[in-house]
Amino acid sequence: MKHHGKVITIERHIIEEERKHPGASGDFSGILRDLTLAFKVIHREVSKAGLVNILGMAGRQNVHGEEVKKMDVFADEKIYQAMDHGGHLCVMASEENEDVLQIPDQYPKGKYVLLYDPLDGSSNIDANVSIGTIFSVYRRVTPSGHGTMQDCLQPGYKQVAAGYVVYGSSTMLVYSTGDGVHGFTLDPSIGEFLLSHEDIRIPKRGKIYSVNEGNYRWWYDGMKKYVKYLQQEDKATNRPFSGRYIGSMIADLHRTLLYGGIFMYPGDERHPNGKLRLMYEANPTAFIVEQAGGRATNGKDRILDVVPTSLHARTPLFIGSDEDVAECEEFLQGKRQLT
Ligand code: P6P
Repeated sequence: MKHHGKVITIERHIIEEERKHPGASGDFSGILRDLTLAFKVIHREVSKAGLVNILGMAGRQNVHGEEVKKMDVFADEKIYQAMDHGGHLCVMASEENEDVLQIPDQYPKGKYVLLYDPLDGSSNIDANVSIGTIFSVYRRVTPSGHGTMQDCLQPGYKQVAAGYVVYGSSTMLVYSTGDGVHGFTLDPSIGEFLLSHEDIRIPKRGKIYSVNEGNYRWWYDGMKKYVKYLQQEDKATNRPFSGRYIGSMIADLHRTLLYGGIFMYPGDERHPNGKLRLMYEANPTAFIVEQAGGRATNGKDRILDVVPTSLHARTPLFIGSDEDVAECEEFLQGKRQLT
């Protein structure tokens, strides 16, 4: 633990990371700095969501006379407003918007692209369940000016950075620029994200599986067999696994990253491509998990190798500990049978 005992803010961490890459333009530290401002504003709103009707913000108006918006719309606007003027981006895309989001004409266009899911799992807010923001950064592929859909539709292995924020018992930012995965916990009293989990590594094999078993009857055969396999008893392979499903992807993913095991949202007879989105849910989390030594697949291919066809395309997702995901793939591909 090279920083043992020191207080390392995310700004300091980014600067130290940049020093490892001479010639780094500083653009990326600008992007992360602007993003963390949005995350702090979203944290503030999410952490008092339950109080909206108590703190004199009843109905549709808040104390500033602004209309109280749905949290995911609020988060979407705060991220866009934090990112539209810094000059680091040429275009953005969000889960909340059908088409790409242009940078306003009056601001300079940069060399990066930001894709984001502003508040994933927001339907869980009323039950005080953890929710998350997910983001993904690419270099532009068009030469100059406004970025286009072509800049946004790149395969996941082209990501230069990705991360997520989990708004839970504490608010944590987890990100990677391709040099390991690092976690920062927000200290609301000073408004800083402080390094709390340096160089996160996912266990090679876990003992937790995470999937909505309510869909069992529509699962394909290989998926049914894999979950039955996990429920058999065999101490050498940590079986039976425990089942944990929060129903908020970033909460389930974050637990999987720290504890190991596997998170799954499979395709099935009703939805062959599953439910989760490739560009701003699967790709960024696959980038993070691979950087931590794990694995992410759609059942056939590595998630990061999938060539996207549309901004909001869905994909089956099996992600987590390397050995667990590899074993899952064998069942999904019919190469493994139950004994
Ligand atoms: P289901 C939340 O609505 C979400 O998009 C993800 O955060 C979560 O993993 C998934 O859907 C839960 O879906 O079908 O299991 O309720």
